[in-house]
Amino acid sequence: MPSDLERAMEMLITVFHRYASKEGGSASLNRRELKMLMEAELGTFLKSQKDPATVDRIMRDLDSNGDGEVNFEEFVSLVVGLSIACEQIYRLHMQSKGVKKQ
Ligand SMILES: [Ca+2]
Ligand SMILES: [Ca+2]
Repeated sequence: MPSDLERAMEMLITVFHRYASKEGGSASLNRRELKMLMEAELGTFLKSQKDPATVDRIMRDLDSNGDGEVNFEEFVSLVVGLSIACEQIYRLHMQSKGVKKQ
């Protein structure tokens, strides 16, 4: 049986390909695919960002090889960046819980 981390990696790959295969090249996300993925899978993180330019900005930031699409390697950097931000919030949350207990 796969471990939690192995399952998390598998989910990452599955989710990426679910959206990447909707249009055009099945190994990369175009702007519309990226927008669909973010709205459906990252709604909690992006709810506060109402700016319609956000997708364009994220797309530009992620597209490190400049081909106008987001491949898996580029997509992973988004997940890593968000995970790092979440881990910081998680630590603050744990710290504040610790303080309340004392
Ligand atoms: Ca595609
Ligand atoms: Ca790219």
